[in-house]
Amino acid sequence: MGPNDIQSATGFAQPATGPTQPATGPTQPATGPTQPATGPTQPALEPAQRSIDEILTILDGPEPSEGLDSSEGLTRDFGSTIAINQVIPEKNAVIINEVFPQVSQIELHNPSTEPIDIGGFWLCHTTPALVYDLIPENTVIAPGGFLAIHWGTQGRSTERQLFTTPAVPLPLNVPHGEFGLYTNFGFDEANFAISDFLQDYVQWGEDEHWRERVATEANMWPVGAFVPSPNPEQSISYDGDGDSAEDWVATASTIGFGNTLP
Ligand SMILES: [Ca+2]
Ligand SMILES: [Ca+2]
Repeated sequence: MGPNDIQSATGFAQPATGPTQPATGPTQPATGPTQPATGPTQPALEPAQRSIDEILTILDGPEPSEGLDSSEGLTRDFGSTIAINQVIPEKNAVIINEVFPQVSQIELHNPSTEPIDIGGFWLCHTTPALVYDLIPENTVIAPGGFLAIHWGTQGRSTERQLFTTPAVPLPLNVPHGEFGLYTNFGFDEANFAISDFLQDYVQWGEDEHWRERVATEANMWPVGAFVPSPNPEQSISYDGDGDSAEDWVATASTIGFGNTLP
């Protein structure tokens, strides 16, 4: 596996994806007039290599041993590499209820009888670049309510509509893609690879999107399962029960409202 493969598989080294950017190297010599004359032995290449090694450690490191509980697994596999919050945030009842890939819209739903604040939660997909955004503080979904996410679209957010502008403003993938909802883990890009932080997940059109492994480790998605790709006029809607591809069906869009299932 070469560095280019790593980039395409994870997006971590994409120049625009965020906090890891300063370590990405090859473009470093061009960043300022104070740089000394550069050459092939430029020390700046060294941190870039370390960064990729770290990513490899995270992605391809040893699997958790059988019989370990999740927190032990985290400590063993990730503790020395990632400065994660030691407290794993509690999950709540909010789910991904519908995805309309063609127009890059996602619907979240609170099926519980209490209002739920998902401020600080994360939305994420891969293109394969890592694309994510933070749900703003005090984003509350009413009991039985819905929140329509307009992914990468500008607009005025309301109680039931959230316009997001990910740092990498790439829309949902068609005809195949994936989408994940993560708990409020603070921030570290590597946390998107940790199943304890995943709250809900769906993939469509094709299997083996990068986050599938995270979702199967979280027991939220069967290995290799995917919802058939909807036609461009349709969304995929969750039937309200279960964690398999068969729990989703292609429907007319009801983004922001209860799903209408055939
Ligand atoms: Ca079902
Ligand atoms: Ca709906």
